[in-house]
Amino acid sequence: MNTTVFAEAGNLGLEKFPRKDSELIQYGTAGFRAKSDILDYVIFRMGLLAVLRSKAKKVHPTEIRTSISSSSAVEQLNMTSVLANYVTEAATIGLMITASHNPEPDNGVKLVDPHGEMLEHTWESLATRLANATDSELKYVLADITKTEGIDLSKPASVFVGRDTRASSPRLSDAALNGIEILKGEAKDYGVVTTPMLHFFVTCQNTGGRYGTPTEEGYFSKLSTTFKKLQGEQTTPGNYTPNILFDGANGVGAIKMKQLKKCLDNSINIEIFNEGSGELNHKCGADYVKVQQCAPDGVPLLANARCVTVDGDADRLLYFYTDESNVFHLLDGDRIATLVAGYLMDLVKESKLKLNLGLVQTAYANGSSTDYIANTLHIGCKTPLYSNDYYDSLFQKVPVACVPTGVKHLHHKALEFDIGVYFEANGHGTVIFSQTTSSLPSDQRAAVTRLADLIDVINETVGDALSDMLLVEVVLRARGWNIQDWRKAYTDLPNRQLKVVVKDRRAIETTDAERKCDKPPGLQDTIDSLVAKFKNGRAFVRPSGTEDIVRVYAEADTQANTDLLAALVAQSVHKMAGGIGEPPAIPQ
Ligand code: NG1
Ligand code: ZN
Repeated sequence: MNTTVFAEAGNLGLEKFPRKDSELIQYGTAGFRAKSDILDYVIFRMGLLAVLRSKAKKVHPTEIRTSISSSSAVEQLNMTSVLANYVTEAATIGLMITASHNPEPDNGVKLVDPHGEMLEHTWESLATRLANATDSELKYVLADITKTEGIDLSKPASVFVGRDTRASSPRLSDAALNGIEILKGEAKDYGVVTTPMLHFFVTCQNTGGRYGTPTEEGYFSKLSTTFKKLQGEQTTPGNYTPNILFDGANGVGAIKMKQLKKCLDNSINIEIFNEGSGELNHKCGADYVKVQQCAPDGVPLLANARCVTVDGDADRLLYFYTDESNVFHLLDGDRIATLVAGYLMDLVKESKLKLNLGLVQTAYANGSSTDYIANTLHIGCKTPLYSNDYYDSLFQKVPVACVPTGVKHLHHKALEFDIGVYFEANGHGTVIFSQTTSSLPSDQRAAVTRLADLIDVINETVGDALSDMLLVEVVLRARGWNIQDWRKAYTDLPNRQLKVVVKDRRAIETTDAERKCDKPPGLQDTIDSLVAKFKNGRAFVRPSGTEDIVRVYAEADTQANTDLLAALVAQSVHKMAGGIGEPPAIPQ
């Protein structure tokens, strides 16, 4: 193996991107995240790793998307010849510079695997190892990864790079490009894009254009063309009005929504606020709205107006409104999931196709949404009058699974269904369709044209705020609902999220999809005894994968009780898991 390039990479690292921090840094829920001024060496090294990952992964037609459906617009292409051109090439990898919902001074990096999914688990450990090597070890770690992963260095490598609007992002993106170039990888710099756009570009590239065209224009045109078609088909909008107030979180979501808006013509009226003149994610954006449970600054409070908010890299989407009494109402990821699943279920029923549909949530899903899925979402109806084996077989509950936090877990689980709907309560999610669904024979496909068209409005690669918004709008219009109609489906249990700062968040270890903690000893028993004192009580704790904190979540019958339960649990965490500073206050 000719490892001269690794020595060159080591020298460049030492000279331009020396390791500043001796603290261990870990590839977490969504890659590396930290204060931006310490990240240059980490991101330079991720540029190096992306090249190795690209060389390690080959794209082969048999491997092509078992979970990504082809765009009907490009389906007519002669796939054999399209695919033949890149069969032997290395796969394109994505590298995104963003810290999503974190404050502006933070930044981060995550890698996107060939099918647009998150980086494979075993490579997360390699990423952590590479990031934590000393400057002089760097070349040896690169050589070792190459050897153990059986990478052929003579193969080409291709990396797509994108970044969010943070002030530090151009500098960090440059560090990544330096890493890619020193290992002779071919970099394509997309500049400022949303995270889901980069996932989309990677998937388009690795499917030889089958999923769409890997350009901004290709992305906007795929989403907008089908959206306009779907909305044009609905002649009776009922209570639905095509007007939206959009909170862009002062980030890339606002910039890209402006571009999308142009392509949507007059199919929907979108007024954009927090379009970039203020501070990113500060008192605005999806994380602020979800955690604080209030409207963002900068969006006018018009009674019952349908408002949406996205996060700093536009992969999360929430709806909200304030009513005529100025009361704030949030429609979160659970609502989006149940709305979309309910509609898809109806389309499946109408089409009479045997497709199984399932929902995937995390422990953060509101208890009411889980009850709603269990009790209301089902195919067929069950009445005692017709209860026999035949009628029971027509009745199918929609299965709902609970997995650990982080979309990679949700996405993975959703692959088990023909139609997998997955959303985190914070608004990050999408719908994925199996090969069975996306390659329906044309006669059946005609029976489910609408289902087939819906597939094209969805970015299946990852949660995408812009595409999810179009999907929700299609469903609301088809139902003839305004935002109050949508909220009537069920009533959320009051809930509260708190953060506790501890010496080392690894002191907390969880099990059962993060709903129980088995470390430190005794904490779960304490939580159980607190929860037992509250009607409809539920609480859990887990270490964050994106911030240096422990998260506490609680639900109960009233907001006051929920806030009390959350505070009591937070106090226990502080006491039993090495809390730093003042213990959390108990609300009076
Ligand atoms: P952590 O910090 O691990 O809780 C947060 C979100 C995740 C996910 C990631 C990535 C919550 C409670 N957690 O992870 O759902 O979206 O950020 O952005 O919202
Ligand atoms: Zn995000």
